[in-house]
Amino acid sequence: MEQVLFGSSANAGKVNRWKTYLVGVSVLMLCLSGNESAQATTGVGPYEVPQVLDSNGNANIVETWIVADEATDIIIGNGVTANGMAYKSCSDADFNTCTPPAIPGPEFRLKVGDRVIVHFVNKLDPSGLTPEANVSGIHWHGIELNNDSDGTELTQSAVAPGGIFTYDFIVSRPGIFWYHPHHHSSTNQVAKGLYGSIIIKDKDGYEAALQNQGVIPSAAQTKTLVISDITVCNTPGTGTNPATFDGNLPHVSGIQSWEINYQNHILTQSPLILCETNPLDANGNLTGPYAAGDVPNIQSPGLIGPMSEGFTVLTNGVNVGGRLGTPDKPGALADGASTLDVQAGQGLRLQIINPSPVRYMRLRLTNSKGIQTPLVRIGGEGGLLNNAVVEGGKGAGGFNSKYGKGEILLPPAGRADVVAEIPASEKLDSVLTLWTEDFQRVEATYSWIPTVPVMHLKVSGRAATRYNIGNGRPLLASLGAQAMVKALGAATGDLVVPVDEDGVGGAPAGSVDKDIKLTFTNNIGAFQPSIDGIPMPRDFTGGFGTGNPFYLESARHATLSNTMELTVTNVTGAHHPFHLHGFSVQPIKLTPRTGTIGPSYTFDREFRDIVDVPANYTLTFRVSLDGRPLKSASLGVDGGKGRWLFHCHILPHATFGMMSELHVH
Ligand SMILES: [Cu+2]
Repeated sequence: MEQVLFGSSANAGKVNRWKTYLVGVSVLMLCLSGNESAQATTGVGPYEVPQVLDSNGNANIVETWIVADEATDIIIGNGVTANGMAYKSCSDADFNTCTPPAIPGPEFRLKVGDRVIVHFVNKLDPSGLTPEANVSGIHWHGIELNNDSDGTELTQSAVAPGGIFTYDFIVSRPGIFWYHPHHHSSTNQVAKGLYGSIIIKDKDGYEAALQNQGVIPSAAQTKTLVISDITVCNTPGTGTNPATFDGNLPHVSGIQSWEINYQNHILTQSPLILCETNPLDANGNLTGPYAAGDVPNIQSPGLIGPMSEGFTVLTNGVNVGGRLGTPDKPGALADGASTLDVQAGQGLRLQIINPSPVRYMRLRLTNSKGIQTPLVRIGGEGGLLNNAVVEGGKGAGGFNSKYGKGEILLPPAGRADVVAEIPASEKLDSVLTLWTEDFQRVEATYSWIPTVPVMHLKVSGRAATRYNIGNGRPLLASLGAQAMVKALGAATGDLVVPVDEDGVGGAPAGSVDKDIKLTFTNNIGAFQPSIDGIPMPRDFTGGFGTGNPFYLESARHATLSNTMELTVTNVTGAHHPFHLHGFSVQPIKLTPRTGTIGPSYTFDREFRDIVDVPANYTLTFRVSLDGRPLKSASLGVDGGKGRWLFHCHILPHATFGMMSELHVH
């Protein structure tokens, strides 16, 4: 059926027609919610995201109330609903005017220099068996904000259910960012749906100029895609694995083989285990079986525990529906699959975010005959690139990316700004599908996850002008030197010996080793994720989670305003996406770690906050420890000082201990 949905603010005023199968997908962007209890919710549809409600009249300030709540009956596709967690945005302190709670949460659309004021309200369940587990907060992933607003255990006490905390910061870099909880078992809160997108445009008109010149597609041809995953339980006792999973979910072609693969996998975590035989409460302790529709907790408190990808993939909170076959040999679309209308010959820009706790998204676009359309990357975590790039395949020196040329790899928390040319030769009503494939995350093996569709593009006509882009197409480079991504120069400072800042003695612990090691510590026979062999202890009962920071020997200390050159060496047998809070880094190269041989990889100039480090590789990066305003004050640069986490963004790894901090003095 045809439905009319409001476009995003990027094309406000235009009403776009999207084909969708969802009955009753809400055209309601606002709702009245005086009602305090959790409520039935709906997503906006797989190819749209809700937008934040801005209560502030100043064009350079976005102010909103972001409410985290338990959410029941979230429509996730094919008539299946989930009981998870969702954000909504309200434009008043009484929550009279709000967006519907949704997965993903409402999107922030900002420009560089904007001030953001967010009153975060925690309405998660205060009455459960483990109320302390429902503490929360918001980390503004990738934003170079004041330390007070970073939303982690190091900077802020967790917000208890019923509590409120105001974040206040200025955004300084264009790009694609996102927000999510970081306190306590944020693994579970993210797995249940607490995440949302942030799109920041430059303030100099570079992007607009490239759009006007037709170098990149227009705002109307640009879509946010938050691609995540989730597991939803079936009625307990309905049968063995895989029947425990709701069979109505149109999530995969080939769940049966997937289940078998899971059973063979050392980190087996099937729906049966998660929902029935080993159900965990929010503190990681055993609890009773989950009811149909519930989203189970996935984080255990031990040294290591079950850890795997969610069992259905969501595109903006909705499963788009299956397709038979494979990317190279696609078959028929499943009944009711969601398609987005496109024109043959048009350019389509996708701003993609992967908020999954564990899953790597390896994206490949093919047409109904299996012919690949390259995904050309034009930007991502730090705004537009100097030149467009087709990634993947084997690099010049033989470096194996482990994904195909023209594919896009997004580790957990990664983002990419990509453009595809819809081939001009496509016939009317033909359907191209964007798939996510398995990735060899662990050196010895794949993750045993199925290849599933995340977007279906239905050709509904022909574009008046044919769009073209390819590898090396100048982007910012076409606009002159002032527009280009700035190169960070050689280091101007070193790590420093920890100082006794408060003058009371007992200087904090730390290391001056410029090589940060990602390690699996052998701890009581288990491989505990850690930094430099030192796991960051995580207290699931709230001690650390409610703000009682302590220092580790793996902490690094540095001085504001310096450029640093540091390395991260992965001495484990698996990939880990390295994330530094508060400062975007410029990755320089990946080289085989000392004592091993292999090809190297040199990065194009770019700012990132997530860099995937393959097993046995060393990442070299530079970072400029720039000052920025303090919260609630426009003077001074002390907002850059403070304690900033760095960690693996596979969330169970971070929670198990692969996390430490950079303390900027
Ligand atoms: Cu990891």
